[in-house]
Amino acid sequence: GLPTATALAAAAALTGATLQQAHPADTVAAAAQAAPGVEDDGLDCPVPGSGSTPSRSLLPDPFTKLDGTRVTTVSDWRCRRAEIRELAEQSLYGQKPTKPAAVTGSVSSNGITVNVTHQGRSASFSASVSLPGGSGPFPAVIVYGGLGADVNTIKASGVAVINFDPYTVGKENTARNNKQGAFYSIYGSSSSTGLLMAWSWGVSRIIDVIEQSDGSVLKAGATGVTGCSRFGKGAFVAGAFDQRIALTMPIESGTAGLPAYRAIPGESGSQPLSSGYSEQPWLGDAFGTYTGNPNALPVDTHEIVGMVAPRGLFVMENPHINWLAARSGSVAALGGAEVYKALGAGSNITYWSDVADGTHCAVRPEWKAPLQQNISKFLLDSGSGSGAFRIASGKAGNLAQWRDWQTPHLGSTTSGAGGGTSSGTGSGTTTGGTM
Ligand code: MCU
Repeated sequence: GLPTATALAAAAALTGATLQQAHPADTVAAAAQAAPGVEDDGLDCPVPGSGSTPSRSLLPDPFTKLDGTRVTTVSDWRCRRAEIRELAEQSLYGQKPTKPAAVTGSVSSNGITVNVTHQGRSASFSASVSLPGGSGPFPAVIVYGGLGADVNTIKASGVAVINFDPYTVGKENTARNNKQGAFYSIYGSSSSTGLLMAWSWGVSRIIDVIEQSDGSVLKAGATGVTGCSRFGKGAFVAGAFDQRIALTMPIESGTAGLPAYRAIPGESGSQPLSSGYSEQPWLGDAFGTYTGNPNALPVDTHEIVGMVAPRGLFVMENPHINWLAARSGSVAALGGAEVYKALGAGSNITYWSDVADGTHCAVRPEWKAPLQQNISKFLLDSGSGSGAFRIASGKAGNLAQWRDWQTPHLGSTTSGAGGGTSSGTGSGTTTGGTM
């Protein structure tokens, strides 16, 4: 489990940090390019059966397709992303079904209801809404479980908060063969899909209802998602698997969240993969065969970061609690930032673990300004934050030690011109400079 409050306070001294500007040349990579406006725009892509991918101790190459050819254009990336989505479902999270046959519901100034019917089964859940001052319609941030998110700053920015209780969609403390909650009422209590993906399905259904509403309260196309700790794991998965989400903000997500599975076993004190698998059925049942052998995974979390690209991603991490695996988190963020760069959107990712207070899921002064910048850029369509990597020293992974692949330049997300290769030496040291 997590350290006591006293231990956290003792660990709170920070030894130093670095600020790396993410791609100043990419500041024009606009929020507008980012959201294709559908839950998954790669559904038409052919995804060959993966068979088994070779075991590798380094991060898999996000830019090599299952057929062995390399991604050279934006449209190649679109279908490579679909492969990654499929592999991630198979090995990490379990399947996310496509939109159910019927989704209905309502949006009011204080709540959202969701009713789902699919193949003779029905389920409902609801979420409360808290509007900011002023007149709508408003963008919204879906906050998982009311833990750790700076809701005052979100609302003061003119953005609504949707309080989502993930346990209504997927309960904890159940056996893997007896999963409960709205998702499992529809897809069966023995579904091999884990809670993180079930929760993300719930978020997608909330977005369906917002899209179907008359638009007088909440704006479609301006939705963010956040949560801390187990709900940070959830927010990360939600953002990766629904391309309608404009801004994804996982906080202190730990094992089964952002941290690279291949890096976790080498990070002292971090939550072991076996614990991340068994503590709750967060991950899909299929992950059980990988807990002792992450090198066999066909994907790693840098590619889940890549699934979010080029949409807004603001990763917040706590370097003071070893259990939270912040160094492995930085490895994933740095690796995934290569996908952002390839798409000309390096300025759309921010990673921030340089914080003073060691308390798990604290609301932190350091994150206030970057939170406001990310909200402005991706939910309010004003402002153009440049992104940043601000990594606590001592918790900085070195990407160069984790990859043997180079990053192609795929052109902007709309032009699709191929060619070129960056130097690809990696980053993540504490020496600063641009990345
Ligand atoms: C970081 O998220 C989890 C962690 O994986 C668990 O081991 C621990 O019990 O709970 C954390 C959490 O969700 O704290 C609120």
